[in-house]
Amino acid sequence: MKKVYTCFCTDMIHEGHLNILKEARKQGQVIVGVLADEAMVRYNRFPTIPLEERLEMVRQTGLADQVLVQEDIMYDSVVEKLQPDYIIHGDNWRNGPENAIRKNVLKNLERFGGELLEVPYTYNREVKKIDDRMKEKLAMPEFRRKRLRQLLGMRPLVKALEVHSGLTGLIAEKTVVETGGELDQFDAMWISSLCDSTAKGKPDIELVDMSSRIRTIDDVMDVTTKPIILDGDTGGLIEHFVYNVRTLERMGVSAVIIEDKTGLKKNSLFGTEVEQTQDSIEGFTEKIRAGKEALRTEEFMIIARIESLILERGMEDALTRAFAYVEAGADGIMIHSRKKDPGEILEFCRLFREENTHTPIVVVPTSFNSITEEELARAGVNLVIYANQLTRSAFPAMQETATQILKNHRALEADARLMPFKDIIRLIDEL
Ligand code: SPV
Ligand code: MG
Repeated sequence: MKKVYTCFCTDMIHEGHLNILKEARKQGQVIVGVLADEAMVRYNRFPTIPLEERLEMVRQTGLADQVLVQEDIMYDSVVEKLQPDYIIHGDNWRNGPENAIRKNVLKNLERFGGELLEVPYTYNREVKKIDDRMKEKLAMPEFRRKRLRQLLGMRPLVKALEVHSGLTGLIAEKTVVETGGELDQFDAMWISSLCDSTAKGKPDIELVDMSSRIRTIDDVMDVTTKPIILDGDTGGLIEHFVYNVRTLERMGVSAVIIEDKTGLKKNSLFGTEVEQTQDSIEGFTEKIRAGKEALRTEEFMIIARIESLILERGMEDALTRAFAYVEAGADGIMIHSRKKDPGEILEFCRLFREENTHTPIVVVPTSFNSITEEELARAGVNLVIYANQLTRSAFPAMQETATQILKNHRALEADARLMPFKDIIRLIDEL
């Protein structure tokens, strides 16, 4: 009896999957791998049902002789173990980043013997409806909200990218890359106060009010499924913060990060060049406590951001505050620095981790951008936020285009640097 292997990473079985299984049965004994959660989130959607249910779903088709868990995206270990005669897959993986998986399969089949069978992908209204339904489920507040916590438990380092509109949200949602034979994508989105304000042509001084920030969140939520972390500035008055926390939680935002400053907030990247006042430990812990008390779920996170290093108050102050904020109920600590050298961030992580091994640490490596994700994870960091790079790349590009058009009195010269609109609208989903 020939052995046929296929791997599924889906939450729902549709006609296309059944078609693959039926084709597989024509060749012999069918073994189906179900991709583990940790692997699935690296390049695909977040699973909406647990692995055990996904395994059961495949068993229920009655078309698989054996169902097992495939731990990695790439097939090296599963092919070595099973040495199947055939691997069968839909032909839709020939394009895009999934082609890296196809290449890996071909390499392994060459090494261990065996053949690749590709069946035409089933495109029809019913399949699209099922696919859309999975995506819609992920976007629902009750599914989206808890996802940051789930990812923190699953990934060595969760990666968030700044977004400030539907379009930037789509970039964070859909960018998947292959590097060194591995696939990767962003896990979450950061709605930066700096970039949200900048997109509106306003300074980052809590001038853009919460209603407007919520409008941005809503635009992003409308077209994405990944979890959202809001830059909540200082959190404002405690009396207002409790209402805002409740609203964000209900909307399905996963976390708010508030910084321990008071009065007129200025952006941290200005450091001590501008006047900024740090809140007292008593004042800020009261805000954290009030926010936590207002919550209705265990899912939403209030993360406390420490400005001691930015304001040059020293490591001792940063650590004292970190422990006090955790004690007050903070679900994570963000430590910020505007030094180029990551030394003080690493020092903070080392000292914090000596006493606290579980509270998530968040960093924003805008200034200390030479540090790698691997180094951050090794230092005990759990969440890295790329806080403003999309805005900073778009701005000079747009400015240059405006200059070119003015200089040449036409758009021809600018055109070589522009993306055709048909490539941009590929990102946009049609119903
Ligand atoms: C933001 O992105 O708005 C932040 C991070 O608060 S920073 O600009 O580095 O202060
Ligand atoms: Mg900010």
